[in-house]
Amino acid sequence: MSIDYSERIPNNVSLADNRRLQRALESWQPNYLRWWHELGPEGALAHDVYLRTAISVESDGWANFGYVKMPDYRWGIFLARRQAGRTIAFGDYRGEPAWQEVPGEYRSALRRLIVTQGDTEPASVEQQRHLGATCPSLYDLRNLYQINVEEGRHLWAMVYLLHAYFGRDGREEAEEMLQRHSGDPDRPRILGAFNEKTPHWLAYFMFTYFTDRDGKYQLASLAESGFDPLARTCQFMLTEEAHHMFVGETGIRRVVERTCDVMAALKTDDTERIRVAGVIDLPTIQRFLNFHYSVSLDLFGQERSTNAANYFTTGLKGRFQETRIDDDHRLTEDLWPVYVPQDGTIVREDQPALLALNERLRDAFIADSQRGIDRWNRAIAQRGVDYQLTLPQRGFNRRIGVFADIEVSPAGDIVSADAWARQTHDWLPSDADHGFVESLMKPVTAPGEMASWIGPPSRGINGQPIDFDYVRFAS
Ligand code: BYC
Ligand code: FE
Ligand code: FE
Repeated sequence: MSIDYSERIPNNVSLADNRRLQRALESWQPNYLRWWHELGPEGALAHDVYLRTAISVESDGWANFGYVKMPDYRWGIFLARRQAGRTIAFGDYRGEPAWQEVPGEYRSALRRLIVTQGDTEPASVEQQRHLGATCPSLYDLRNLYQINVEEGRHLWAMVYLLHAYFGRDGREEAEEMLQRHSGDPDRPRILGAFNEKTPHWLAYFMFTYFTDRDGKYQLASLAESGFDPLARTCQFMLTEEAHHMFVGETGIRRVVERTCDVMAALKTDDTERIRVAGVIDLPTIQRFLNFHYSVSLDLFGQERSTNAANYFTTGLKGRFQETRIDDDHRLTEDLWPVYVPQDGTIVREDQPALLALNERLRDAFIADSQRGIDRWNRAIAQRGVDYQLTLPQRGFNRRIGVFADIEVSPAGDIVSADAWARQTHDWLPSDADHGFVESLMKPVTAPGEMASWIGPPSRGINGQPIDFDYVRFAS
């Protein structure tokens, strides 16, 4: 399973044995690189960045660190090791051997899942392309670029599947991955959150905390797929995803710590004084949290979804950690509690578990999201500040599903359109909040120094010191 780096496209799938596929991917490669030059990290083509590159997919040492110019990063195709005798773990085909080829009748559903997954990866790179200009430290800049090259590789992962298993339609879909663009009015990205802006580093940390975490749950569900090449691809992608969420969690924690240190030093919780001191007040952090959490909740789809039921029944997309769940893995008789609006309040009601699979995955995401919030709150309490960050109720600010047409407060009360309009600035970032946060975004590029609004990380990358030269700028 070692990765062949002598090839133009590094891979562990014996690409050289399939000339047609190799040629097709090699002809997509220049289009990808053109896209990276045009819509990848702005002004960063010639920087030397201390990046990790996968050298093997085994758990004991898949990463290799060294300086790389991003356009020279070795994007390639890496699948987790094939498990001999793997069987499908759920749905109608439970117990049958996992598919090594696309089952004909599920071809379009499977292609759609792969395209939706793939589309998010370059979208996030496009969303983050301007952030380098305002990095709070070299350490953060390096992490941004690390995530960007890995999201680029995740696109490669899905494009490989499209080329290898979906013939001409797959090649066309691969082209379109580079033609849709985040926020493009004519050809937007597929899912809502990936057309939002990531205009500054607070939004970026929230995005990597919440939206990359949707990635974790979706990839984990696809890693259960009966279509073995998809499962193996997603298994390896998940190992990279952990770092993205780490950047989000520690990023927000450092922002919160810095704010609380300043509040303690000034002995104040007055927003204006806190802002004048060059840090982000906690209520503003809460509003950004509210926004990124709610748009990320939408990414799980409708509460009741026949798509999700079909994906499960036909063995295409499983549940989070499917094989560890103790039930019949078919769900034909089971129920699952779902939150729905009813007579002016939000109630929990049992629904067929098969139809509620999106909601079930959202439940797991919510519980996981809460764990980081608890850690941020401990950091606040340790500094003697009386404030708690909270996740809004799941109906808040939703555009997909049963809450899409009503307004719900963060506390979970259904409110009128008027009440929503009056209070929306308390609940979601206003233009003024964005303006304030953007006013703090001044680049800090001396090794070891941090911007005014964020604390230092507790350690460097790969055992290096915090003041390591993580990015060397082209002179
Ligand atoms: N925006 O039955 P439903 C990541 C559509 S993130 C717009 O609930 P389903 C990453 C839906 O397409 C992980 N449209 O749908 C993170 C459907 O359309 P049609 C990305 C939406 O299929 C950070 C209709 O509404 N991976 O990797 O059960 C950085 C009915 O809905 C949205 C995946 O998403 C939305 N938010 O659920 C980089 C995995 N939600 O049929 C990367 C693959 C729903 O009416 N995707 N719709 O035309 C899926 O599994 C499913 O497509 C979804 C939607 C869970 C997204
Ligand atoms: Fe990704
Ligand atoms: Fe990610």
